[in-house]
Amino acid sequence: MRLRRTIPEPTTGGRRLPRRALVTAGPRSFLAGLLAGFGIGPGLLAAARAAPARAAEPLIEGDPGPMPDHNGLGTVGEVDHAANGFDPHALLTDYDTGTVSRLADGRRLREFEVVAVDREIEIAPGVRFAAWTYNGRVPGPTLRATEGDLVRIRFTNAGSMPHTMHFHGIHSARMDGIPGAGEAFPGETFVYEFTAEPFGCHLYHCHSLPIKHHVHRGLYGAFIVDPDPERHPGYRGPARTRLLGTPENAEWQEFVMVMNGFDTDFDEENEFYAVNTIAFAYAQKPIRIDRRRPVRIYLVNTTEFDPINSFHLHGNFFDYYDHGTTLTPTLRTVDTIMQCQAQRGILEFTFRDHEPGRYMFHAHQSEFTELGWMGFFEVEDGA
Ligand SMILES: [Cu+2]
Repeated sequence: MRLRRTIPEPTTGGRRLPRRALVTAGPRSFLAGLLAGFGIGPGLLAAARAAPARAAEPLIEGDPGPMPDHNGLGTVGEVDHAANGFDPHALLTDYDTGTVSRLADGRRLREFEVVAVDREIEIAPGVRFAAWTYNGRVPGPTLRATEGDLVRIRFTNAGSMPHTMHFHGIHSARMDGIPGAGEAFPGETFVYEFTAEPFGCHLYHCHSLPIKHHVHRGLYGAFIVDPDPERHPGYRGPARTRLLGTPENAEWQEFVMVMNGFDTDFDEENEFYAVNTIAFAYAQKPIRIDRRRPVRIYLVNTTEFDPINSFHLHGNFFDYYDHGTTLTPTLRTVDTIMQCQAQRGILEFTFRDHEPGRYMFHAHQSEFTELGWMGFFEVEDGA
């Protein structure tokens, strides 16, 4: 854990100053991060800091006024989602459920195709990042299966470095997706096969060396295993609400949020933070919520270089299922949870008794918030 992060101090030449000191300086800090992201040196940074100072805008609950524009937190301009090939709003609900067939013994086989490709993406307006991706997107596809399925993933490495898919789940050592067991060199294909268990909210990521570089480049994604209600007598009701395709599940507004960070100048410190890659995407365009229906978030922390990340919901509380591997909450009535790297869980809440409005959510590390990890739910009376 590196507590003292330093950047060149523009006004005094040699003196160095913790990056956090800049963050506490207020809205200018985001600009500093943005400039660092461009690889812009101390001169321009000094120019930016010499610009007329503005008092920091406090974060006022229920007052999103200044947030999405350049007067406060946020980004100026828009990311070209079409050029990226993925839209952060689509990523929230985009599940890859594979190709389903039946094995001779009646068991369900679920087959996926994943290709690793190098791809430059835009993570904030004008900020480009040389990503390594699964299927051209960051995070990679949300793979969703049902407990007990035989899962087969045909992984082809079309990138420039060796890569793997290491799944968090139960599987044999041969299928672990580490160097020596399921690593695919450029041009190679490896087929991972295992039973989808335990049910829960999981993830996969590259485990080639050095791991931190392969992860922070963008090689990670959510892996959701829905519970099979028949295996959970006494909890069939809750299990069915999680099982994609049931009417009970359709009642829920489900979103996948992968918390990530981007080290745009490759100094092993993140310049940008987000859920689903694009800084402030859900602040610029809030996530619409029908207040009559419950909300479920599959939250995964894949942030590299920082030991923990967190999720805080404004004006409301939620139940939490650590790793998603239980059908009763592991935490009840909380408004903040933290996750170490690779930790994940399911949040459930409702705005049924709330008045409509914009409800903020963000990392409760203020630094992460100011560098992109903040958004809003637009709670509405139903569409
Ligand atoms: Cu890799």
